[in-house]
Amino acid sequence: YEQPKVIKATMEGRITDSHVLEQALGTDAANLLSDVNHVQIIACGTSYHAGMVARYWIEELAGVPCSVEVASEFRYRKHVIQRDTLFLCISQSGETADTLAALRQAKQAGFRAALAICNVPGSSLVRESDLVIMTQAGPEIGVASTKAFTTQLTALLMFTLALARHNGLSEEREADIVKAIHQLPDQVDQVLALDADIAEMSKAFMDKNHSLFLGRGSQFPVALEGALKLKEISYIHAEAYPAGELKHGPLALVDSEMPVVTVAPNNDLVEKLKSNLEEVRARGGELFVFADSAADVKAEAGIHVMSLPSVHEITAPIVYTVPLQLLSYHVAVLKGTDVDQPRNLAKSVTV
Ligand code: F1P
Repeated sequence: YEQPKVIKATMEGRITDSHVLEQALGTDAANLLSDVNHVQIIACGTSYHAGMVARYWIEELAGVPCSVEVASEFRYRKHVIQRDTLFLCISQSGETADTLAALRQAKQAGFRAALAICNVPGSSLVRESDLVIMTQAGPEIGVASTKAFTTQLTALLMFTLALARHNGLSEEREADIVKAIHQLPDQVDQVLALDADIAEMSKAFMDKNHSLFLGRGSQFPVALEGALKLKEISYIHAEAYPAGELKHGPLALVDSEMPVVTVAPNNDLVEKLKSNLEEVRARGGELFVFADSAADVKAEAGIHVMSLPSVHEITAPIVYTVPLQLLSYHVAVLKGTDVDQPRNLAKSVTV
């Protein structure tokens, strides 16, 4: 529920005009970006999903190739890092052992600069990076990241705009996206107002053991994050797939016992998504769709649709994350699990 406030705090002071990076990081940092030809993102858990969303933004808006990898794999394999790489670590705590180890190793190989997106001032990650964008999420009580994720996305989008400025993004396009970022607090408030409806929807998951989350494009990492939230706090097995992968395997799992959750903002992928929904429905799967009303996804037998506000395509991953967080929360409350302290998990994985 703090998300409208902390998203605003994260963007405030940094997106007051089009000179995003100069305000966020200082002019020296802006100069650094002109030589960046590759972005390597490293993170764990929810922060990794934020990085996966950022890849879509960085490649689309800045035209810069971007790789994303979990730190727990990156640190244990031989990798090639080019000198013109910006090494971007995302971590709520700034103390995740795998992420720090990956950064330290990459430093030995050499790169252009290390940028941290972090929520804790003075943390190891902040101290060891060249540039920092702080998220302003404040302390998270729960183990499962919620407001950390949406503020990370806000910071990552600000960074993307800065990089894109150096790579030919038009002033009109940048202004349009900055405007959309400013609309986020209100839009997230509108989604939070759906709480009672989402609580009602959550009842359908009470007696289920498995679930599937689908998304297309930059909504695929949102589906991954929704699935992670559900498994972390309600212990229901949840898997996420890009909707186009359904026919390459997961469709075999679909039956009436498998709820399928989908996020459907109105974009040029929505028609393809609708045909994926039809594939699920035809096999008896029950669908729970969070959709832009303009996307015209029709509620019918086996398809429950919840209408979300119309949002900008670029900022949609931030807005569409929130109903999935609420859904997991309500399922967990119904099941009586501890939403703040899930079994077997720690807030910060420092070893
Ligand atoms: C990474 C992370 C969190 C998750 C849990 C364990 O932490 O995987 O995303 O919610 O708390 O650690 P961080 O590097 O973002 O602090």
